[in-house]
Amino acid sequence: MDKKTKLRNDWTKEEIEKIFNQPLLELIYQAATVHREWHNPEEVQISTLLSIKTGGCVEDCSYCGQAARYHTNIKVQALLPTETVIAHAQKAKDSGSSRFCMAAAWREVRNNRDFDRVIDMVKGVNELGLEVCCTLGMLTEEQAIRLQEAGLYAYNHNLDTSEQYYEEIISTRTFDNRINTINNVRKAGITVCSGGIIGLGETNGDRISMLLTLATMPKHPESVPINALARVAGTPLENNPKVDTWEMVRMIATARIVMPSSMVRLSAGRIEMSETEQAWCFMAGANSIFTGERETLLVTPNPGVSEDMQMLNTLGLKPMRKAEEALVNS
Ligand code: SAM
Ligand code: DTB
Ligand code: SF4
Repeated sequence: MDKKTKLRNDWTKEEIEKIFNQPLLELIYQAATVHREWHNPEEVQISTLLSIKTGGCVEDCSYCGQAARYHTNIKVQALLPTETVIAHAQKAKDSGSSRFCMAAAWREVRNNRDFDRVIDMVKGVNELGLEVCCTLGMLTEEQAIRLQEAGLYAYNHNLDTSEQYYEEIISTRTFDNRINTINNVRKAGITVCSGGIIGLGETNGDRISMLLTLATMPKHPESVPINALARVAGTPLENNPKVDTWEMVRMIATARIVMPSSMVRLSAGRIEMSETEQAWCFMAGANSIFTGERETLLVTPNPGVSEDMQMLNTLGLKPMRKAEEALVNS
């Protein structure tokens, strides 16, 4: 099949604005068309997320239930034993996941014994034949190379929001720190998973600006997670209004159009959506979800894997085997 859309890294803010601001159904139609040029629309990537170290984080990300400075009800949990993590990964594989993502509530990776243990976890999960992903905070290039050599397939490091709005949300690091880690991941030959959150109080201009940063990277992130804010009691953003699903749809559709080859992940927020609402997100080009038997993302609830498999079945969708096999004719 001839690809009609080309990958572009020279998007302008005006072009993305024009796409984003189209009448919603026109936008969805365009995104669904692009989706079919680049991906098998019947397939959805199933990723399982596991928090391997929970809470007690020194950062001040105002959305996050794991920041030590906010008084949330989250139970702090030290780094899990490697065997426990591998057992979770095996279960994830058995229930249809092709990707396993290990998350730690760290500001950055330190060269210590905990990092050595994460390296062992990466090796073990890789040996199960799963695509291994980690999200551990900031990384140096040397640390990224160690992870790559252990078999890491992807590293998640979200922009979270626009460069302009970033300091309203996080003061303990900068937007440039984020970009620097993403560059280190790229240099090490690991695929990049980077997206953001809506519902932080940002404007549409901030949403467009965040997509512009992602879509003008020299290489688009292979995965782009779009999260709706999960409102955690005790965090500064706990009383933000719930994100309207049509706003998620608009964001997903625009991401799909400007980064056609990427996996667009409908990430946090599904617990508050009906099957019908999620179906619109898939129609708009989302082709990846987090699910699992634990029914949690990191510290907030998420639909369970059997419920999700039923939903996929109803919608005529099926789990994708591996992301790299997903692109049509690439
Ligand atoms: N500590 C590392 C870091 O911040 O990069 C890794 C884990 S952190 C929890 C990963 C990402 O999850 C964040 O960058 C953010 O985009 C997302 N996230 C965290 N809390 C969230 C929330 N309450 N709602 C939506 N997304 C959230
Ligand atoms: C991403 O973009 N979303 C995931 C994953 N990457 C690490 C995290 C969502 C967290 C939702 C709130 C919570 O459970 O802490
Ligand atoms: Fe820490 Fe990551 Fe949460 Fe920020 S998002 S407080 S860095 S765990």
